[in-house]
Amino acid sequence: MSQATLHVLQTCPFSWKVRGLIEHLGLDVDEVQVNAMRTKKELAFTNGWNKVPVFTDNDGEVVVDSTPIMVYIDEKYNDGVLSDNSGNERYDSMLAHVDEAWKRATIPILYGSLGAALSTTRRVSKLEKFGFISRRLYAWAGFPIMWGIIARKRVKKDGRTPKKLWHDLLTEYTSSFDGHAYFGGVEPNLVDFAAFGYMRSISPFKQFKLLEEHELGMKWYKSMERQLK
Ligand SMILES: N[C@@H](CCC(=O)N[C@@H](CS)C(=O)NCC(=O)O)C(=O)O
Repeated sequence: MSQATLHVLQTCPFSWKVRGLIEHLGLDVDEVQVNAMRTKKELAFTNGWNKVPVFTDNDGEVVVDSTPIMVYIDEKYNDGVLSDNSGNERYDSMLAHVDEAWKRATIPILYGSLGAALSTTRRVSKLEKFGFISRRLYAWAGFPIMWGIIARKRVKKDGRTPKKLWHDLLTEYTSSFDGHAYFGGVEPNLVDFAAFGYMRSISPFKQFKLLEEHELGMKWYKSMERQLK
């Protein structure tokens, strides 16, 4: 038996998904923060995957890709309780939707305007592990790249402001609860933890206040926070 680890980038939304589940289950897992400029080298043990998060369990088994990692952890340490509804149409389609639409919504809210991109990049440069020079390079050169190339294109294509996009996602999500507190019903399930991870990844940044204006979304978010140990 060895110590279980989770390789992460501090601000990576996919890492936040797995982190939340680990906190919920109260598992003893060491987080290893990867240097953002050295992912390939530091994740060489993943045989070419080279992305975070990477989970290594107590037996040394390496699992990659956030949703499969969540399913693996739930099955191995929690009797599969959270993914009990897997195979059911409502569950499968919402999980696929969250992994596609919520994932795509993270870049616009963080980098969708010049001001947002500048403040996000500075914050990322503080939170992530970088070398001395690359931290400064990233803080000043990173934002025009994210803003100019990726985020602006995405915002334009969608046609909604990043705030409206998030509010629409939260309205759609919370409307699917059938009167319960969670998508999973009385208790959250794996879909709730996946969605929560994407939303929580915005929480270190000041744009999170735009999401806080969604009343039902925040009610759900706060209940999810109470699920953490
Ligand atoms: N589908 C993967 C995506 C993981 C991913 O794209 N991670 C990013 C950070 S947020 C990464 O490690 N990028 C480094 C690289 O692509 O070199 C998951 O859900 O885990």
